[in-house]
Amino acid sequence: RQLAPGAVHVPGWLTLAQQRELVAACRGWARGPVPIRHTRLPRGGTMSVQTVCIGWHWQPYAYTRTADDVNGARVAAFPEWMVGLGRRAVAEAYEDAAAGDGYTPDTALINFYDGQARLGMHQDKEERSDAPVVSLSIGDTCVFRFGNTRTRTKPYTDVELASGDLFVFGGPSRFAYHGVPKVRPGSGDPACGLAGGRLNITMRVTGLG
Ligand code: MD3
Ligand code: FE
Repeated sequence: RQLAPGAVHVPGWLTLAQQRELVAACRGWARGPVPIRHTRLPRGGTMSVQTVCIGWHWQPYAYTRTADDVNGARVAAFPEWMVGLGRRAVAEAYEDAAAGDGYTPDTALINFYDGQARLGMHQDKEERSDAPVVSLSIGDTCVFRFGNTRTRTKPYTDVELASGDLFVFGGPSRFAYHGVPKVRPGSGDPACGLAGGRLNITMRVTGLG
């Protein structure tokens, strides 16, 4: 389960019913108030992954309350039920009830991958907090590449993330480089609520007021 200090993988953590509920919630957020989109990068590129945010809006490379790079709307609130889900995730991954109780995520990035989408190696450094990131995967399996804190290249470890898997990244793993080099089209069970593609929800603590 522990890939590196603070990086814990819990395969099959979500039931199919929980996966379907999360998919339904994400479908709602994907419609608005800020529609899901391929994020535009400051240097002119666009990401192959599609992203919608709740709580705070992430635009490269800052968090804002309103989606000034999309339609100017304020993003949906981060729901209390998702705070509870994040707390259970941290408590169960770390087998530490106090760590779960002390965790209060205030934002989530919801990424959708079609069969061609990829995410290059990067660090998540926009948060002003070193609290863990909670990742939930639904739909097609992907190859997740977990690297080191110094370079975007080797050494890294590739692990498959399947539907229902939980991954928590805290402690020394919080600022490691990571990415998604491949999605396996058709690998998911449609009973998760997604007919194709991969959904990833990452909860975070922004540390912003
Ligand atoms: C390790 N998402 O949204 S989830 C991202 O599957 C992101 O969509 C990927 O990387 C995805 O920024 C990977 C796993 C993950 C997320 C955040 C991390 C691993 C992390 C932050 C720090 C260290
Ligand atoms: Fe990331």
